[in-house]
Formats: sequence, structure tokens, C-alpha cells
Amino acid sequence: MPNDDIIFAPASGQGGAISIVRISGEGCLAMLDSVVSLRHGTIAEAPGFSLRFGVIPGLDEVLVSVFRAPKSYTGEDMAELSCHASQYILSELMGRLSEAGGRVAEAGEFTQRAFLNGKMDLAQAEAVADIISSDSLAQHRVAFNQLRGGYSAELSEIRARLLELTSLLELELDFAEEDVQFADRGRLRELLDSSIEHCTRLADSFRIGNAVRNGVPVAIVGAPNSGKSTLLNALLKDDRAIVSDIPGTTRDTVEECCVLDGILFRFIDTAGIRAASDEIERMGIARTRRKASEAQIILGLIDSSKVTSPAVFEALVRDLAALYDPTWQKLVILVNKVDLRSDNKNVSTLNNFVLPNDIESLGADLMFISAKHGQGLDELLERLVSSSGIPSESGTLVTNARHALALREVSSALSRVRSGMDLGLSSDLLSEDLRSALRSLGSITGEITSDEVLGEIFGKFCIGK
Ligand SMILES: Nc1nc2c(ncn2[C@@H]2O[C@H](COP(=O)(O)OP(=O)(O)OP(=O)(O)O)[C@@H](O)[C@H]2O)c(=O)[nH]1
Ligand SMILES: [Mg+2]
Repeated sequence: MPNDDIIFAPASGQGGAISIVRISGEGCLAMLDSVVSLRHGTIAEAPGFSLRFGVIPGLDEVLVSVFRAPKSYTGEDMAELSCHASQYILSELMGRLSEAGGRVAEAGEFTQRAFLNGKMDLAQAEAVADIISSDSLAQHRVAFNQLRGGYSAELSEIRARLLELTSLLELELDFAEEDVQFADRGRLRELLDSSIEHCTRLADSFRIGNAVRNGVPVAIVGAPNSGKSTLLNALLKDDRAIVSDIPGTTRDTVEECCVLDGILFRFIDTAGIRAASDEIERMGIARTRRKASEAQIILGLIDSSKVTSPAVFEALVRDLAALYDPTWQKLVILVNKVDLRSDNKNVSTLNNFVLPNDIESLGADLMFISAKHGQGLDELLERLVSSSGIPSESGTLVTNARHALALREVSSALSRVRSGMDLGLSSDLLSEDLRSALRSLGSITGEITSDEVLGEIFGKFCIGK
């Protein structure tokens, strides 16, 4: 993408009464004078942050917002034309702009120019894409914090510490001939340890950051007919999955996202677990196990009308608990169909439904619901929100896999410096790893980057941003 072209693109979405077309690049204001006639003066002479009324001959009346370099989104001279939202006007206007010497912007090109002109760093530019695509409160909060530079500020803190480290080591290098070691190695260790801790913490936040962005994965598992699909539909308030009293109705996984209490959840309804009767069912059950192993929250359903004794209940709970890893997952055992209990004298009383101690001490929860009649679902929702791990305050969360990877690289390069120091390696060897840590860190904010990475990032933007 050459940077001296005049670029333009529609910036507003479909619908509404007004369309906005953005134009950016040196000379774009004078170019606009050949497309739009003002009643008084010219666009080329209009000051920055001013608004002018004009006419596109034979086509439309427009308002022109004028921005002057460097005080514009891209850092270049820019204008935004507000015209009437008609597809005909829009395409005719685009044609005239291109005849006047502009070209249609590529995806993300405005934001890429903003980055190249130092208006924002790469992490902030990526936040622009995130903020446009965010559709839950939590998603928006994280993207907004990143856009405002909260995350970048943390990265520059780490960077400042790494630079101090480098200068301490370089001081030592300068005097290498004299075979002295006078850098304060205590201070070096302190700086290293705090930076490693900080990078690891940020990289670890990616699990939550990813959940914020792509939805907290919640797997609904249990025996056939326990009411999994009924629960999915109740949570989504939609008839998404087929419900029937035939065991083995759901054979593949069904995934659907929905926002509950400001948090995006990704619910995964699965095939009921039993000894499979055919190959397809066997494959479905294998998929259930995989989805359960990837979910942050597992909802394990038990059909209470099938529970005839505490021993039966315990066996069912143990089957479900076998699917979960208590070190990072949350298991909620849901005793379902409690509405059937009053008319069935053969089944255990609810008092007999208690979690075995060993399973309860792993942090598993027990709740009573009726998926069909909505009983207990509000409490379940509260439990889902509190188990989501998503903080209600906007701390820094890494939502981007590229950043998480770079942060891991920083901390492993720093760990190498740390162990090199313990082995008494010379400063020049330590410096090498330190430089590599700085490079990885710089790749997040774009201080160090390649065209390939930029193309990859900005290519995902929409046109006009
Ligand atoms: N009375 C009552 N019936 C329920 C409840 N939840 C589900 N059911 C019924 O139980 C039957 C099975 O429900 P599904 O949601 O299809 O069960 P599933 O766990 O998805 O079953 P598979 O897909 O076969 O594994 C249906 O007839 C539902 O109407 C409940 O809370 N109370
Ligand atoms: Mg089902």
C-alpha cells in the first residue's frame, strides 16, 4: 500500500439516512474542491475541524468536515463527506472521487496510516478492529481500555525495565577488558524477576481475554435424555436444538453464543454419554469428551427422575467428574427435572442428593433446576457469571493470540538471562537474550515489525477503517 496516494472509502454501515465517505492523503482537500462546490471559499482553504456545506453538481447536497495534518485520525489531511444514504449517490460519488485522482482504500488502510504516522501503536490499532466487532459489555470494555492505551502503558513499563537492564549490562560490557563486574547484580535480578512475573501474568490473562473475545466456553454434558438440549434452549431463549424424549437425540455438538449479564458465553450442547449403539453415536460421544476438556465451565446434568438411590446419584456424579480438570475448570452438577419429583414416589428425596466429599472439595457445585419449566435458571445464570473468571473491573487482559505469544517469548528470553546470570555467563552473552526480549516486546506495539505482520493485521479490518 503506497502511502502518498489519496484514498477514500465509505465509513458508515448499511442503513440510516446519512452515509459518510472518508478521504485522506496530502492534497485531498484541494482534490475535493473539484468534486464539491462550496457556496463560499474552498475546502483547500478551510481550517481544520471546520464544517462546510456544499453541492456535488447534479448529485447531492453534502456537509464536508475538514481535518488538517497532523490533527486527524490518519495524521494526514482528511475530510469526511456526509451525503444522503443512497446506493446510487454513494457509487456515483465514489466514481467522481476516483476520476479526481483518488483511489478506494484497502481494508484497514486508514488505521494503518494512523499507525505509520505515529497516531497510535499497533496494539491500539488492533483495538480499533476489536471495538468495532465487540458485541458484549466485557468485550467492549477490554477493547476500549486497549484503545485508550492502558495496555500500551503497561508494556512501556516493562520496556523501561528492560532498557534499564540493558544499560546496566552494557556498562559492564564497556569495561569488559578490565575484567570487572560492577553492575549491581542484585538490581539486575530484581528487574529481571519483576519483568518475568509481569509478562507471565499478562500472557496468562489470555485465557480470560480469549473468553471475553470469543465467549466463555460452557459445555453441557450428561446422559442421554437428561435435558441438555432443553437447557441449551432455555439459556438461549431460543429453540436452537432438537428436544425429544428419545435418548440419543443430539448426535453432534451444537454451539451457540449469547450475551448474559454483559458477558459473552459460548454454550455447547453435546451428545449424551452412554455406551454407543453405532459408529456415528460413538463419534459424537468422542466429540463430547473433547468439548468438555476444552470448556471453562462444565454443566453436568443428571435426570433426577432416574435417581433411585444415593448410590445411583454418586455413580452419575463420578461419571461427570471424570470429565473435568479441577485445576482450571469449573464443574456444576445440575440435578434436572425437579418438577417431576412431586408425582414420583419411587425416586430418592432431594436430601439424598449430596456431592461426595472428595468431589465437593475439588470445588464442584450442586444445583437443582427444571430446564423445561425454568426453575433455578436465574441462580444458574448468577453462577455462570461468577465462574466466568471475567473481572468486572477493567484490568488489562490480553485478548490477542499474537500478543500472548510475544509475551511468552519475552519471559522465556528473560528466564534465559536469569539462568545465564546464575551460571556466571559474561554480559555480552546475556545481552543477546535481552535484545531478543526487547524485540519480542516491540513486536506487540509495532516498534519492531515486518510488512508481512502489518498486512496480516490490517487485512482483517473492514474497508473505511
Ligand atoms: N419434566 C421435565 N422434562 C424435561 C426437563 N428437561 C428436559 N425434559 C424432557 O426430557 C426429554 C429429553 O430432553 P432433551 O433436552 O432432548 O435431552 P438431552 O439431554 O438433550 O438428550 P440427548 O440429546 O438424547 O442426549 C424431553 O422430552 C424433554 O422435554 C425438565 O426439567 N422437566
Ligand atoms: Mg440433546
